[in-house]
Amino acid sequence: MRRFRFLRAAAVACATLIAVPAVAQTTLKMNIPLARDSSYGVAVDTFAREVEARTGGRYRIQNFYSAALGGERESIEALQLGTLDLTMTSTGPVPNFVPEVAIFDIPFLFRDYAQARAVLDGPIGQDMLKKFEPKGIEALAWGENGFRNMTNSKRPVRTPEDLKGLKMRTMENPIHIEAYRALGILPTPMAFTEVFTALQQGTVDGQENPLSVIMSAKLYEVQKYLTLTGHVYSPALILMSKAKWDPLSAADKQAFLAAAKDAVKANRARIDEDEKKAVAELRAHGMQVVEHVDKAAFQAALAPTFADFGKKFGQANIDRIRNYR
Ligand code: EAX
Repeated sequence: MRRFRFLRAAAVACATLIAVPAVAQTTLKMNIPLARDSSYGVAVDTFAREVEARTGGRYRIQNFYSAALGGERESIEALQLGTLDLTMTSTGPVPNFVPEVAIFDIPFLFRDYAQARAVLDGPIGQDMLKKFEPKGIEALAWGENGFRNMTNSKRPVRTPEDLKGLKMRTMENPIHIEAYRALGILPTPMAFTEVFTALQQGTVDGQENPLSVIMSAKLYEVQKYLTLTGHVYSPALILMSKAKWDPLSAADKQAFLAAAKDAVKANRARIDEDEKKAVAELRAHGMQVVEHVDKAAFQAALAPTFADFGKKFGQANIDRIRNYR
């Protein structure tokens, strides 16, 4: 009798193995510059979960955090080479690949988060995503880095005057560098991967980033003063190598786009959450925060660059974004 039970169990086990077709799974690598506990980390974890669910397990995203596979510029280059499959990045280094995107990096272009999100999710932003295709990159969605604020280790910054002479790390972004020079800052462009050490060693006095990044990168450990300048909105992007995008079926392309949309929802929700609590938390970590800033004074100091940006991008294009409702 026991022999019969064993043979029956073995027969059921074999039948099960044969009955369930093995699902061929493709693993895609995705790299981000920020820690897992960040607005990009929640985005790519959501993306990974949604891609696997929406493709029935045929695609799996393997996430790498804290620039484990390189910084933002290297990641974008790797997408073009096909050595990396996906990344989430700020627009920092993007103008080196798609120059037209730099219009979004103009200081004081967007009024608030709602307007920035509406522009990027609307026709202006969606048309811009198409400009990545000739560069070997499929831009799946606009994400968000946030409004950038200035920090430094030397002195409180209340007016543009206070910025003069400060050596500030900037992103490798030509629009930011031109604008910060006009404020009297000595700009030192470098990848985000080098920022913490440069601040710790005093190679630079300060930097500028959204509150969410200042928190997730623990920059309060190496910066004393924070000023809520909100001087520029920093978009982010979910990008995919076209070498991996093009072969996808139409249904899988829709699945990846839907997963990117869900990822951006999580990304923006985390930024909204961080914006509410970061000032109190950064003060608790010992930062001195200048909350109320005369933004008009900073905009006045930037006036010469606005004229130049108007020539660069077309004033009508800038006004279309600025006045978007
Ligand atoms: O994308 O380089 C930067 O300051 C960016 O804000 C950061 O890498 C997040």
